[in-house]
Amino acid sequence: MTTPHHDIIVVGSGFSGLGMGIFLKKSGRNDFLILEKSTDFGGTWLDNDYPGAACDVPSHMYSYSFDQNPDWSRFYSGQAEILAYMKKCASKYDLYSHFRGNSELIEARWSDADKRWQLKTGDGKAYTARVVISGIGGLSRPALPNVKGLDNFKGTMFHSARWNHDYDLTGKRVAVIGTGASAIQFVPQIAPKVDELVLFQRTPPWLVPKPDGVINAGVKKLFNFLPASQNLVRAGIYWQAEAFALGFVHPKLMVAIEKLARWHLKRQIKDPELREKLTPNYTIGCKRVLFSNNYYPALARDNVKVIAAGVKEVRANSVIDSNGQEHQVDAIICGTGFDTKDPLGPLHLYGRDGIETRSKEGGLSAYLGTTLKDLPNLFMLLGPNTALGHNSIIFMIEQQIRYAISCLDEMDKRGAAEISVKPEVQDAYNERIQAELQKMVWSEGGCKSWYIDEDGKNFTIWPGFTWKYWMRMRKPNFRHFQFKKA
Ligand code: N01
Repeated sequence: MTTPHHDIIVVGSGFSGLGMGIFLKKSGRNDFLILEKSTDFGGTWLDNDYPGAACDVPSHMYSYSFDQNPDWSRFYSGQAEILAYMKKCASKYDLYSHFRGNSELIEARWSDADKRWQLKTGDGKAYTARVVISGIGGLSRPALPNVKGLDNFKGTMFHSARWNHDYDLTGKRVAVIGTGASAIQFVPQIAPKVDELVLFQRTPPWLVPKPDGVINAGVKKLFNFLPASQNLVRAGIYWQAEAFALGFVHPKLMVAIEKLARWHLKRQIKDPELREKLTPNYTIGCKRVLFSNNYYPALARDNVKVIAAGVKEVRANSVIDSNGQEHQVDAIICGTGFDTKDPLGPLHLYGRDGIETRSKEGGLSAYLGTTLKDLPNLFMLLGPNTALGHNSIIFMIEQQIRYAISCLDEMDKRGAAEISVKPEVQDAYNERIQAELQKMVWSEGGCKSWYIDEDGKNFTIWPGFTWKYWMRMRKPNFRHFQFKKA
């Protein structure tokens, strides 16, 4: 049997893969397949359906610029509404006919002889493609805490990104591990239900008020009849968020936001002892700044206990905190984030030199977070150094998609079988951004976060303003690439 061949294979169907599919269609390219490990479009918005899951970026900005939704019900939409928006886009652009679910890419190998990629998926299928576009994202593999005895727990345990909806939390004693962006959303939802909630907080987050609210019918009508009005709102949100990035670049400017966060904490937490526990001791912005109006009130409830200590051990029916105190619980919910150490996860990626990318020294780096040396005809959406702490990630994704399309167009124009970034261009680019990042809040702010690796390098975040990324991505500089004919 011959191996199925497609001109382009897109991997993943979250906002990156979905947006890529839309742009491939828009550019008249139809011979492409979207491989997805899950069963539907949605990516992280399909996985993360925990109670209270919502976006902490306003919806008018956290959506495609070319397909805005005038009917968002709230300023910050919930997971179900975002997922429905994504599925609607998939249907509108007829992408389900290109979709292969339950197909996790586990191996991609470049064949220099054939100038094509040879691909294998977890279900034992093989494909070949001229071009591979990865939209696998960095937050798809839940990380359980590395704690002694976790496997011995006899109660119910699950991760926020794999919420067990069959388990009724009513009247239970529940331990929650973690106080990141996910936990601060589900804790207020479950606290009123459970008998007792013990929250294990290793590091308190900085938290500011969430200016959320329902969007009334009149405003929706206006957006429907005058789309320019929604564009105006979007632009306002965008530039306000960009102003926030000033503080990342110049951490001293974070003082004003820190004042707001301290005011929020003081206003919502009256007990000085609890307030003390919840006050961070690092510069705001070093970890993701969180938005919530109901997290602190949930922690002030009588049935909620904040343990300002890590977890030392888990036993059959209890959790021991790092001060040695034992807490009897029926369930453990891990809001412990994602495995970001190895951005490729189970994917074994072999480039032109035949060497597996992950075994190369110095971490995964890319040129403009999108193309990687020795990996011809491969584009990575949300690749290294494209994540954000202050603005909509969909903005970054769109720049990358347009950039990839421009590269594909240029290949067609030149009749090239291969495009790859020049190694010296990628290396010089990375030296520059690593030097910039060293001076910014993620390195200087005195915290530990998933943005920084064990060597103190930040291969996660884009350094600062997204408009600068936008400027760089508008038009690829083709002198930075090698093109080869067949
Ligand atoms: O995960 P996290 P998350 N013992 O890694 C703690 C995106 N997101 O799922 O801070 C005890 O932020 C850990 O403690 P510490 C967003 O990009 C977006 O919440 O390392 N605690 C921390 O408190 C975000 O950044 C939205 O000391 C342990 C928590 O677990 C990313 O997803 C919504 C521990 C993990 O926090 C991840 O967020 C939600 C241990 N052994 C998420 N191990 C939007 O609204 C870990 N922790 C767009």
